Amino acid sequence: MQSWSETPIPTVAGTGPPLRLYDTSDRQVRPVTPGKTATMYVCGITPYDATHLGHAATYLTFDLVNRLWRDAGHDVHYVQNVTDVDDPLFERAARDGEDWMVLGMRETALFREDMEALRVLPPRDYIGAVESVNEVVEFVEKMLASGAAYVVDDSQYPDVYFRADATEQFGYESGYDRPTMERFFAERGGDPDRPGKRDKIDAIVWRAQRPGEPGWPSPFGMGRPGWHIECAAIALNRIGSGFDVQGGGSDLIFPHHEFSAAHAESIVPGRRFARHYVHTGMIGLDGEKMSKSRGNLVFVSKLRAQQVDPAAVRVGLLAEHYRQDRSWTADALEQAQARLARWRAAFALPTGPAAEDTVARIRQHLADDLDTPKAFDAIDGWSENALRYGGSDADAPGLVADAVDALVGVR
Ligand code: 5CA
Ligand code: ZN
Repeated sequence: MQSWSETPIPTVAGTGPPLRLYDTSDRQVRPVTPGKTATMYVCGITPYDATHLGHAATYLTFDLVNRLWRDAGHDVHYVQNVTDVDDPLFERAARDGEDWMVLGMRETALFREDMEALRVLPPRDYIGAVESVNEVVEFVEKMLASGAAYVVDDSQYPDVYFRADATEQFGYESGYDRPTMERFFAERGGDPDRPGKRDKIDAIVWRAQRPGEPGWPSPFGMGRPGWHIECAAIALNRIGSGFDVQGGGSDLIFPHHEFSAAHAESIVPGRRFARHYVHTGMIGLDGEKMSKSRGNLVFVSKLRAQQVDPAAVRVGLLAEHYRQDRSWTADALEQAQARLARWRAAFALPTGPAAEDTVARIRQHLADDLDTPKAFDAIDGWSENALRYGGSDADAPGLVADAVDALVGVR
């Protein structure tokens, strides 16, 4: 699939400390240690509706990782998927009397526009599920051959399931106990009661075609990929096993990332799928979880249509720490707008107080598990000083502006 356009990134003199991130599986903040090319996979949208602020917050968070790596001189091989075949697409398309593919293409196009407006750096590989069906078929063949997957003995719909016990280490990514796994499996798209499964939490990897659903040919019959295997195949085939960061919202910790890891580790044993599993907190609206069922979604495209500056959306969403579940409020937007206006006023001054220390602090706080609240305080501090007391350094406003542009994505 076509990705979106790259925004230019200024180079900023000096370097910061190496990036440290919280890893869900190890339950601690530890250094990320990429090679020359840093590798990241972030779970993309299911394009049946427009991008809301929860999605945006997640992509903005991983954009910071991308920017910090680039600042440290790494090439970044960033991969993202689009779940462009899934039940929600069929349901929405049927409701609105349109083709599910047309719906998916339109919402994906809108997503690209939103990402560009928010100045999110594009993935190098932006891959749809439809595009990767052959990759999934190959994986399922391997899993069936090794015994990691089995066909449910059902003459009508021979779906293929992955055994949760196919890898010894299953469960390490989430660290959840069995009751928690069962609860999330049922709540987040699983089918615990499907007759013929060996274990309630075994995950589907190939769904046999039902009437009215799309299907692709495979050695195990017409059908379509399961969800977790889509991400396992797309990531493994592009950045390989043991890549640096697997990202997504905390709603993906289980079953999605657990099973993506287990699928991949059944294909390439002996190595962790990702070296870091990084999860963002959930964004809510006025204290309630933002979700389709509650009907309380705030769309990026709606805000753009209301002439809200996307940079203020970025500042507002990153004002609190990324791992925190947090709320979007009218107040949060107003504060972000005021903050951004102060920053910009200070960046536009002809001179200001020396800025090297401020730039070092921005880098240091961001490298510490993306501590945006502290990094933003440092920017506030320099801006207040510059606006109130001035300064004689003619390079300083440009230096802070470039650092904020390169590292935070705002100008
Ligand atoms: N297509 C799958 C991933 S393979 C999917 O979860 N799509 S999604 O459209 O539902 O979500 C896209 C991304 O936004 C995922 O990383 C998800 O974890 C994240 N996300 C969804 N809702 C929120 C929210 N309220 N706050 C923060 N992140 C969210
Ligand atoms: Zn995914």
